[in-house]
Amino acid sequence: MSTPHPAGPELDGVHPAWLPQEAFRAIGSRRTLVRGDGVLADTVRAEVAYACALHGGVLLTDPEKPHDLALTVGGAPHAGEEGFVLARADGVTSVTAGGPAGLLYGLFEVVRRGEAAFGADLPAGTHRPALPRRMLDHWDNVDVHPVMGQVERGYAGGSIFWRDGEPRADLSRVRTYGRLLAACGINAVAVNNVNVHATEERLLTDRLGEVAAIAAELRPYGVRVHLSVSFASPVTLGGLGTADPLDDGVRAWWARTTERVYATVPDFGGYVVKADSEGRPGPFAYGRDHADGANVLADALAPFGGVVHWRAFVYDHRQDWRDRSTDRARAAHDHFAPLDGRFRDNAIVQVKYGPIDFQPREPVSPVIAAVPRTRLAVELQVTQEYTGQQKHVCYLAPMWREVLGFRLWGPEGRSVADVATGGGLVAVSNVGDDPYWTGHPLAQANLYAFGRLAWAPELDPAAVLDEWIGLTFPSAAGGPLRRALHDIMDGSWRTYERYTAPLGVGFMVRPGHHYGPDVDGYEYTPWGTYHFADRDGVGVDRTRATGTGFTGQYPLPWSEVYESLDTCPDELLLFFHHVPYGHVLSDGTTVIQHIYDTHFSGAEEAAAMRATWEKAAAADITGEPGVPVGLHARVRELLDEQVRSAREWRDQVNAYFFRKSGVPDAHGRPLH
Ligand code: GCW
Repeated sequence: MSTPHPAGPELDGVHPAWLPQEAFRAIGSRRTLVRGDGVLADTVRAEVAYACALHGGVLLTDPEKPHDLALTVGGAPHAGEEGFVLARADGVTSVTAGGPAGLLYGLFEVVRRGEAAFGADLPAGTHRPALPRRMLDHWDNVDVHPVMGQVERGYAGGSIFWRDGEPRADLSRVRTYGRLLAACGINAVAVNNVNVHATEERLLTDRLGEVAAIAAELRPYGVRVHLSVSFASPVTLGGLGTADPLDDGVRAWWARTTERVYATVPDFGGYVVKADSEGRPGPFAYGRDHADGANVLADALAPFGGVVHWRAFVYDHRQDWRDRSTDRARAAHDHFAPLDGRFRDNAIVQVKYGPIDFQPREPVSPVIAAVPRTRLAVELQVTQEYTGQQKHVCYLAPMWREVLGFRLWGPEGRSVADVATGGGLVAVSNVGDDPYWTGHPLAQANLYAFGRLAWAPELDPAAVLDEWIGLTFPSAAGGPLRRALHDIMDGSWRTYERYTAPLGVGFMVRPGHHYGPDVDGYEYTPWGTYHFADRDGVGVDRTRATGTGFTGQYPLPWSEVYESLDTCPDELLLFFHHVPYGHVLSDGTTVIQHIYDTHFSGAEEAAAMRATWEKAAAADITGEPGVPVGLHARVRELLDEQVRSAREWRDQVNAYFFRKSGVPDAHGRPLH
């Protein structure tokens, strides 16, 4: 059989990520029956045919023929459109899908399990996604932005959609991308940056064909396309004198424009909007609020079943550092909590997981608990803006797991993941035109894990990593490479946290690009003030008693837990409190000694990661299969940079606090 692959997985010079040919051996070497109609079932047939062409098996359409695997649409309505029942009986493994998308996800579940999917002890069960929309936001520009480059906060090269200001002529890589996304459960992509510049605005109108072309590549893998739009479009594109959301002409413009979008892309997902945020236009200019703004777009989308993702990332980025009453952490709740109940059903308020901005450690945003009558999506950042910029290994799933599992109203209450079932889970993408997709090859694991946690938020991050290792490095099966990757990656987020800003205080990064240490980098800028360190102590007083009152935005028990120094978790101490350097943490260490200790150990752990990677490669020499030479070299080079950068962080943070406090290290290590 020589069926050409629909996604062209052997793209020249592009790493197959978690779908190498070997991942299809278990299916491709068997007899597989596929039953179902439509584009997604066709994709499944093409996938199976391709796997069989590689590994010698057979694709069947006649149920009377003996088979080892049956993939069938229909017969499991309780599984839902995207769900499926996986079972094994009489030597046959079966996927019975609730709808065509379920067939696709069922196929990839079997791929993920490999040989185990054909073992007698395969656990039977119904699989369906916990969250309805599992979405990646690309911050891609069409043009190369003079400051931000082509992909804002992108660390993996240029856009896979556009090049030199034009759509890429060959979009086969987009098809392959859709395939990778389907294989980890992602079903929506917003193609362009939420900071919508002049060229990108036109994707909504005269450049809409480019969006349609991307949608055509992603559709066979069940991924719907969304578009970031500018709130000012009625003025900038429509030539109207206003973008006031309550103006009839503006409403009509959005309705007309949206109708054309659906005429061109019938399964278009909807709009994403960043408004009144960091200089973007929004409803405030017209004396309207964010519900007014979101609803005009929601109304335009409603007849077609589309949604607007309206971001809650609204704060004053022109603060005066002398003004101690303004607290950036409060902003989203101040703006959005009063609007609860005013948003249309198809308006989804999209909230960053923390109250500030994707720091390695933040409390969960109180907005998530504050808008019970609003559909809410939680936004994560897979791109590693503040977590090492894909130069550092930082496996983020353990952080996301904590966020998603956080119980907003105490142990008996609903979790963040429960609340997000209304809207979904969104993450800023970490993908670019780099041969490894994500710059750092190991950063692929973050993309994979995002999809898996959006599908099943209760998954164990180490188990997800294990899946990723098994798929991506088939030669690692149980061997030293698998162990090495766990050693390097399982704890890498906490390692990163140790050598960067301490105890939840955040930032301390170089302004602008946000890479590397700069303790006072933001302290006197208009973007917010983050640590208030002086000779006596450090941290931001966000209590109700003496600070900005931010703790009062949480429901019980958290409003009390965070308010009190006795109960505030250590890892968030400096986010909520300003304390003297001698303040004693729960393990008996003082804050200043904790800063020194964690920075020394964090930098040591980074060095240990590099040594572990070297050893894993040495396995090659002893005859164990390792990793491809190019990949090994890329990771080694980046680990060198991580080790260098971690030392720089250690020395700058330690020297800074030693100079402020005058307190020496209890163990006499050099503080510079
Ligand atoms: O984290 C900040 C980034 C900006 C980004 C903004 C946002 C797209 O530094 O580059 O803008 O968040 O989320 O809108």
